[in-house]
Amino acid sequence: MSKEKIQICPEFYDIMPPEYRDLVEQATFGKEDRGWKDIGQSKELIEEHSLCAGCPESMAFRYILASLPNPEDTVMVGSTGCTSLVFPHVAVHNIHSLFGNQNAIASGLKRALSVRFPGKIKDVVVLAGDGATVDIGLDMTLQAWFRRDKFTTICFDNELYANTGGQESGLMQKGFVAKMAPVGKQFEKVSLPEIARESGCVYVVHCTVSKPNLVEKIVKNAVLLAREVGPTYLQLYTPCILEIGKDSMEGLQEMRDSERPGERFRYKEYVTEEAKKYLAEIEAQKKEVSAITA
Ligand SMILES: Cc1ncc(C[n+]2csc(CCOP(=O)(O)OP(=O)(O)O)c2C)c(N)n1
Ligand code: SF4
Ligand SMILES: [Mg+2]
Repeated sequence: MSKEKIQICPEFYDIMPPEYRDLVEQATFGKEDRGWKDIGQSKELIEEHSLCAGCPESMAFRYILASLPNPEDTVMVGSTGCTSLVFPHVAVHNIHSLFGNQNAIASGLKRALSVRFPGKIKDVVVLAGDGATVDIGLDMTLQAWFRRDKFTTICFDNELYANTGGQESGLMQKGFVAKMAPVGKQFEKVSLPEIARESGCVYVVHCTVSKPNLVEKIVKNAVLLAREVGPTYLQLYTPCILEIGKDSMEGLQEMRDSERPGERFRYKEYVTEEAKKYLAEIEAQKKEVSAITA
């Protein structure tokens, strides 16, 4: 079913770049239980990206795309920032919104999809930076949660405005001096996960992207819960290695260091009782299916 939706027009097949043909032919559309382990064997829906080499955002983007439960019926909403450089290469329907407006666009989109395709599952996933989610877009982010709009918001938290050269963001850590914020951050990092919980999100996770299996699990949970239960929020630390002067392996180490107990990106999770119940039901169904097929 899925590959019927994304095809190359036969007349243009010969002139399409080999990478694109490979993407269409090898992508994991429709594959049961797709996940980050498919990366490397089949295209995970990114042809290529134009982020800095080794940027953790690029890894995280791949893990997320590989983990979407229903990529052919998912619409992603992006915002201006480094992530917006990747969206043109992504084989999932996506909308580029004006900086900060992403959650308002996603709210309208979710409603429009339910009217246009009644009874059909259509997932909406917002993916934006911390500047877009917390600073300029905070009103739109919160209002979508207050309305209990059923979609997932993912924030790539690199603790600054990377795409414009390193300005201060509300999620920047206290005392940090960035290239375009020479005075240093004067106050603590804003606690958006707690605000998300208080604002109606049924599932909130705050972590780094150092462990692909964890990213896969939380993305699947967040999308499935947003479908049935309510808004979900993931805040993922994707350090800007250009700003902090590190290479990709050092960037990975930076994530490992900052997720240790007591550090600012230690794993945090908030799940409502209703959401826990739904996740338990999904788990039970999976066990039932594997018992039948074993
Ligand atoms: C309405 C509007 N205001 C400001 C900008 C300039 N601008 C572009 S990207 C950006 C910062 C993005 O920061 P963030 O959301 O944290 O994403 P990152 O680049 O760090 O991944 C800003 C302020 C813009 N493009 N549009
Ligand atoms: S500027 Fe920073 S966040 Fe943006 S692509 Fe480069 S390393 Fe990644
Ligand atoms: Mg940022």
